[in-house]
Amino acid sequence: LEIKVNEKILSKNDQIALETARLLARKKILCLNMMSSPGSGKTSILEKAIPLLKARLRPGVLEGDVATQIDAQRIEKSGIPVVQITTDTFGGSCHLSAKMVADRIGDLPLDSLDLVIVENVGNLICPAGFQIGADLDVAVVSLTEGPEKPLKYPAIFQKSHLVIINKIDLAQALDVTPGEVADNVKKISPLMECLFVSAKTGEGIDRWVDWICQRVGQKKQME
Ligand SMILES: Nc1nc2c(ncn2[C@@H]2O[C@H](COP(=O)(O)OP(=O)(O)OP(=O)(O)O)[C@@H](O)[C@H]2O)c(=O)[nH]1
Ligand SMILES: [Mg+2]
Repeated sequence: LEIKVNEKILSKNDQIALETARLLARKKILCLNMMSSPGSGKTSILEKAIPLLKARLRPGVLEGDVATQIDAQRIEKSGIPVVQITTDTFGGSCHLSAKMVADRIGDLPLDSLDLVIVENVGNLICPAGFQIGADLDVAVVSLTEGPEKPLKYPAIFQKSHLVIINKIDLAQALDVTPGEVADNVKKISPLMECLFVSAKTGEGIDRWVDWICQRVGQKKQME
């Protein structure tokens, strides 16, 4: 019986996600869903990427957290539109649901955006189970988490379209190489593209920006 209820909730979620995807298709906006454990550097990567993105297209950000406006306030400093969703009003949910995104995405000025990046709630498990209507999923994993995380929490890494391996500036201190992490990603998802970045030094961020801009261009050309 319990399984039946879960199935119903998920299918409703997917229905709402599809409506968001259709809205974004009409407006020709590319939407990315960034997922990772807490503190892997999602917001820091965005802070470094936004100035480069802003020079080439019109980005907006949807921030997901359990509580506080901290991440939205950080992104606001980049001078782009940002909306904070907090899940504490939804029982402190550990992921964004399609409904949370659908209810708030319209608070962004969609008619003047080419790209919406959703920073999901920091959690390496739950966000993988909920569609939100994004075109592409981007997983972030940092060297500080240890090289084995992709093996232990495979779902996010299997469903993503890109894996960003962050904090490469700390490789020596941690005695973990970015290549080790990438090898583990490829054990569970052999064709996965991995980008090595440091949100601290900015290394590799330009490659992610190119990756995004190319896909924004493709979405613009879709009928
Ligand atoms: N050395 C180093 N520190 C980093 C790097 N990226 C992020 N940090 C630090 O890691 C901490 C967490 O970074 P955030 O960007 O807040 O991480 P997050 O994934 O957005 O965290 P949540 O939103 O809570 O899930 C901060 O203290 C950052 O300064 C990096 O590339 N190198
Ligand atoms: Mg964050």
